[in-house]
Amino acid sequence: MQQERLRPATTAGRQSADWLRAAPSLVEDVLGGLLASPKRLLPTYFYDERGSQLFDEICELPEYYITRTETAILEHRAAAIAACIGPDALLVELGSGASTKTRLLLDELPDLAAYVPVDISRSHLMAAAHRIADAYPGLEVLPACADFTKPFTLPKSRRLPSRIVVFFPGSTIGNFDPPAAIDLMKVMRAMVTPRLGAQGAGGLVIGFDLQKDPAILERAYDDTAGVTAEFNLNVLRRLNRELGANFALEAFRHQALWVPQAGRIEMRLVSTRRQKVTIAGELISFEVDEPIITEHCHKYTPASFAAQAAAAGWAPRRTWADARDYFHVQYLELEHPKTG
Ligand code: AVJ
Repeated sequence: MQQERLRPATTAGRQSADWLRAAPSLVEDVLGGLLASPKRLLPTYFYDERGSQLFDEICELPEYYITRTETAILEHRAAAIAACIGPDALLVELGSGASTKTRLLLDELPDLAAYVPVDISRSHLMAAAHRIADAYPGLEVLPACADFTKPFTLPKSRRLPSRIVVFFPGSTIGNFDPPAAIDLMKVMRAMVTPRLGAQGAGGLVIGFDLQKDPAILERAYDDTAGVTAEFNLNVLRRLNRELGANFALEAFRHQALWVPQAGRIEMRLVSTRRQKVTIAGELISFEVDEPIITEHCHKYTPASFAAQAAAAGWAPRRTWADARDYFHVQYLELEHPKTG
């Protein structure tokens, strides 16, 4: 029974040794991105097993203030956030990873209908789901292995929830360019919109990182221990393994650049020489110093985030900040709950 409940609800990209058997979207997305100008890869590709581990290490780095700051806010404000979530809710966490921060909320939510962690990395997801189920014996844990940027089915809880609340911490929203972020926030709105009066209108608890001194931002994405560089380069290792590519990892260097006009950090892998790489039978050419953009990490002002949320039909209700005002955790509700 326990095993049954902890089986992931949907299937994400599989691990394959050879590109002929790789998920077609991986081959297509990667080739499409690398044949474009500038070259791009999706940040979702970071999170294979090793990448998910490296990300957990990043969260412990002295320069990476994001996790520590958000965790402190959640520690301090868990009771107030739980009060916004309310009794008997279904809590859906997108990109749950190790589910570490979630515990701070779960401690204050003894009457939750169920907890649905959603993550793209299967073994990471299942290990975390088992740890949560062990630590909270009365809680129904329903892991869903999915790429939350694509449609997936929410698992059904045994108890009918009062409402659905999405938890999206870590400033993961910042990985999405504004139009995609608005689309994702619309998907979240649909997720919590009541259907046929079965439950009340839901909510969203989201964490987002704020604009600050560019030196602080660049250091957070280019640490002295080189963990972020390793995390970035690992995506090439993954393409070598899963798509039979032949990237020479030593011929690319990690770069984190603050782009003020766009309000974001760009993570890049810069080719240190003129070179050609073969991927799935396709030849990709690199000039000296040509970058692959691997990630955009948007940093917001309170006003820029509010505008983005409003464009997706969300209205902010409560905002919690740290003492330095580096990061915000915000609770939002539907602007027009009746029309969704
Ligand atoms: C998981 C998207 C929140 O943008 O800070 C950390 C990912 N990349 N260091 C971020 C990341 C490099 C992280 N998010």
